[in-house]
Amino acid sequence: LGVNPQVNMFQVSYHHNAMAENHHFGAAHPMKPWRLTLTNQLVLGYGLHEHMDTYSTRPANEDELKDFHGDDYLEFLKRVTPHNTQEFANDLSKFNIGDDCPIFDGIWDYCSLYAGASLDAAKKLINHQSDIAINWSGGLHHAKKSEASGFCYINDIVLAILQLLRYHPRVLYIDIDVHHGDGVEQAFFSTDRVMTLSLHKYDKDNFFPGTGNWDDIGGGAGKHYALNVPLKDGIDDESYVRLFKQIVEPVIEKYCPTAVVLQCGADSLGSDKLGCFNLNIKAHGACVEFVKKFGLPLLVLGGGGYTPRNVSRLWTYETAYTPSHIPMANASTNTICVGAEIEDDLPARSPYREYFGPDYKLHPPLSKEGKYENKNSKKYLESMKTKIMEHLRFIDG
Ligand code: ZLM
Ligand code: CA
Ligand code: ZN
Repeated sequence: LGVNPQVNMFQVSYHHNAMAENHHFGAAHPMKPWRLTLTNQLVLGYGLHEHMDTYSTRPANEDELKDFHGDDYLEFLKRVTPHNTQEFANDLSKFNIGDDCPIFDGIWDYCSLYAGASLDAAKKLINHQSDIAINWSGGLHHAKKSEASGFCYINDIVLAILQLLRYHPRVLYIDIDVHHGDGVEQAFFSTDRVMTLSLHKYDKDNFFPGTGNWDDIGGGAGKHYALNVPLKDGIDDESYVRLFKQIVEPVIEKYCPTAVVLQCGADSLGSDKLGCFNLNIKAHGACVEFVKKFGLPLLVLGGGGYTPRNVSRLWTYETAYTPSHIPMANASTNTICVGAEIEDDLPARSPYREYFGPDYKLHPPLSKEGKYENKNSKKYLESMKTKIMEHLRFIDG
């Protein structure tokens, strides 16, 4: 049904819970959890669930969240509601509650559900029950130990990496959300057991969170183990994918991670409501595919993405693409594995088909001409690549 028959070299697990999607940040808030409903409908519509193990996830419990987060912050999140917010007046500014991170109904359930899904996914990788584990509701990279930030309350990524570190000596974190993955970087800033790499729009005073310049490289034992690629508006498919490959390949070869966590924020697509890049779905997917081909245990997470129809197109495409490909080493012996090419025509029967008009395609052109002119010169991108290579010289794998 829209999927070419192929040999699945990878065991893929898909971690999902419809309850997480039914929460609302409030009128006009850009973060819309129902983009996950849209994604899941497309995934089912293409029949992709038949190609992976799908798990209904459980909420994380408080003890699991305490692995990273402060007790008082968790207590606050558990107890606060839109109705009793006044009683917590002192806590609101302390925990950075406000327009970006409002208190909404069911906030605790929402947080524990997306965190539980990332923890389940990490555990499937640890147990070798899965080679690639997907949680599109996770990837909330800004949350701090005792502070909400940038639409993120609980840092499911940090929690999942902490699980992986129980069995894996080195974890590589890659973040292709248009925003800097500051919360994950900060959590592992001074360790060499996690290397963090974020590509993002950087403009200190005018783009959130304002961190992640090229000279932000980690500290102490973690010096050179935080990598940042600051980019300007309008980067296009070709330059992004080229730069991504030029950086990720030597990073993996040098660092030799034993597991990889990939944050796939969809706000790096062209036409995103908050983003300012010019990527099409295939280019974003090419980055995911490139990482997958190294054949390392891979945790695939969501993140930002503020134009729901394109978020769901992207993550469906990346779900389809993940089960299908083979490690590079096996490529020559498995030439029949050309990948799960799902049709450009969206599934005919879907309760949400109306969102995808007038084209009803998986790959509409997203790089709206002229909206964001590409401000990244070849020379600038080359210089960023060179800076990364300079840090890699300090890494002994
Ligand atoms: N104001 N409403 C990315 C997180 C980006 C900080 C400027 C809040 C918004 C934005 C919220 C309805 C990820 C900032 C923004 C207005 C201070 C950001 C509520 C519109 C609205 O209409 C809005 C009342 C809201 C928030 C726009 N906030 C756009 N950009 C960033 C946070 C998260 O994608 O990386 C991962 C999930 N915040 O720029 C302000 C400085 C708060
Ligand atoms: Ca990023
Ligand atoms: Zn983002």
